[in-house]
Amino acid sequence: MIPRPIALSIAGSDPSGGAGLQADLKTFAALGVYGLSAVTLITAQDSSQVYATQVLEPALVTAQIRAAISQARPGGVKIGALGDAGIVEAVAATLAELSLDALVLDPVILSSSGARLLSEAGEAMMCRELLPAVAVLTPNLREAAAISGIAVTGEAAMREAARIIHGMGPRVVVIKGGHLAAGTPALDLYFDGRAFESIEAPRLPGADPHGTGCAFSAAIAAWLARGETPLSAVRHAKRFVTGAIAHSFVLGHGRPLLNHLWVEQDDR
Ligand code: PXL
Repeated sequence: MIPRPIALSIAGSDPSGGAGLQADLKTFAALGVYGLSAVTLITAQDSSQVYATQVLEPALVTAQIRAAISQARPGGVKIGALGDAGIVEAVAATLAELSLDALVLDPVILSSSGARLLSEAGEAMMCRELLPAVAVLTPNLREAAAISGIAVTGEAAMREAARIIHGMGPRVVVIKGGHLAAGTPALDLYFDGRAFESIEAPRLPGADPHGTGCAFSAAIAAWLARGETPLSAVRHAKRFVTGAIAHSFVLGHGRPLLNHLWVEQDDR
């Protein structure tokens, strides 16, 4: 018997553990989900700055995905930073060939400190090859603008961008409004092609930890693996990230880090 749900993260490595694959695995574990993983690229970074990045060979990413799922199939897959067009193409082809679904794509383009984690050719490849297979896509405002081709600065534009992006294939689009004007609540907009849902949380003062997007998409994949519907998974994930921000802490120096382990007893 397999004792717990299983999720897979396909993402970049962040040695400081605030974002990327390491944050995804902590999120899975905190939510009682066994984590499989495949590395796409390696960063050298701390919570303030990216010092270096190196993408892996697409064939090595494919081999990791095959190996990861050779023993058990995940009920949720989180996809994060993909580096370049070759990796996007390899990941899309491998996921299709293995018929993996419940794909949650965080369409990471830049790291929080501004380093490029997906090339321009990779962006185009992601829109063409990966978006049509995605169950839940979680762009921030800047990524929503890059994907939709319109400026996304307020709630009305978030709705319009969600419609455009939904037309590109993903079954659900969640635009993260965390970077909307200060003083407004942290509003995420959920769109499944029929109805919009506003998912609100209070904006927490001061804290701006890095890796919130990674934790959010990983938590959605974890809750999908636990059998929740997409809307319920997104609501649970929002609560998880809000708590992780509320419990964030500074590790020596730099920006605050999320506390992935704060989880309430019932969610473990
Ligand atoms: O949060 C986006 C992100 C994704 N993946 C890696 C990152 C970051 C942000 O810093 O480092 C590896």
